[in-house]
Amino acid sequence: MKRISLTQYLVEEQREHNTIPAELRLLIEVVARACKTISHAVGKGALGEVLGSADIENVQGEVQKKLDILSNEILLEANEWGGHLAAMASEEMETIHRIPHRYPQGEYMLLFDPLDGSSNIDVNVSIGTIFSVLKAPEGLGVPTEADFLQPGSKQVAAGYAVYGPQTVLVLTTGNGVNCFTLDREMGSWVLTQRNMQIPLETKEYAVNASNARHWHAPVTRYMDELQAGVTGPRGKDFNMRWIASMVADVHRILNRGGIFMYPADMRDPSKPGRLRLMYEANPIAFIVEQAGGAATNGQIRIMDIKPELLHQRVPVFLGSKQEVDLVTSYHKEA
Ligand code: AFP
Repeated sequence: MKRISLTQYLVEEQREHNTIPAELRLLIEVVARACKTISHAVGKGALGEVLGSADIENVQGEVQKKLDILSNEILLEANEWGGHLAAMASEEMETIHRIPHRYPQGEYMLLFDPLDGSSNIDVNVSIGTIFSVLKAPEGLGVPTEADFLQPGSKQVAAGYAVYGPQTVLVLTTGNGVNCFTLDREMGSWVLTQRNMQIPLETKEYAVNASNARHWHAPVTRYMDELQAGVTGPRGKDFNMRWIASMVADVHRILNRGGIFMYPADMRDPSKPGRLRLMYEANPIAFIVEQAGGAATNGQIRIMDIKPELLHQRVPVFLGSKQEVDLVTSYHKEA
């Protein structure tokens, strides 16, 4: 099999489709290199003294793990000096990170969830990194939080890495979705899946069912129908999978279909859902749509939401189009 590296893929993509200018290519390669470093740290586990809590709370009020902090630092340090970025924002940092004056400022802005699935770190279950790339506004001086508040439809690239039995990097620049596998011996990313497509139909769903008693009526209606199985209105049995790392659940859905849901519920109206729009929902929605799936907040496309806050949360329904359309229609009817 002829091996195509990430670099070769990016260069050829630029040549053929003109979608990846040199600065964006550098940005993607630097992020991919940082993911390699994070993968290495994850792989060391207890031997690298990276497991356990750091006993510090992040801006979301969640206790940070050592690996959350380390992954955040790896991504910041890797991306500061290349001249391709104007600023960065991370789920783990209260406000944006400007590029230090000693480095040139570039035309892109990078957002990331450095370590998705933190509760799985210490138990050796797949975790990941999610990233999203936006263009800085024209004539940008000193970047502010407001410059980041662009809808997901403005993303020029998005991707995620999964640190699992294999380390993979899934990437879109708006021309389909491709998957690269890390060759650990060679230290290189190799193209292993071209043009990933989410099957239209599915028999699998992913949701944290322990929240069922708090769900709103449209979600309960949809879930009751799925769980009624072959004798219910859907006429088929569905299976459930929940990894509690969005990247790992999404990676399964990209490969064999399914729907992933993290709905808002009736508990705390100030927290509409658990997932963050800018670091999780937008980049994953971009990838899912590019793979032929759909992603909504129950009402509208995730990527059409106009962000109001950097750390804003949103309800999320994404994956196989038929299922996402159905649960979205239940919300609209209600
Ligand atoms: P972190 O961003 O804190 O790592 O949380 C992961 C996550 O946002 C997402 O990856 C999972 O799908 C979800 O949380 C798991 O949440 P539960 O605790 O409800 O299983």
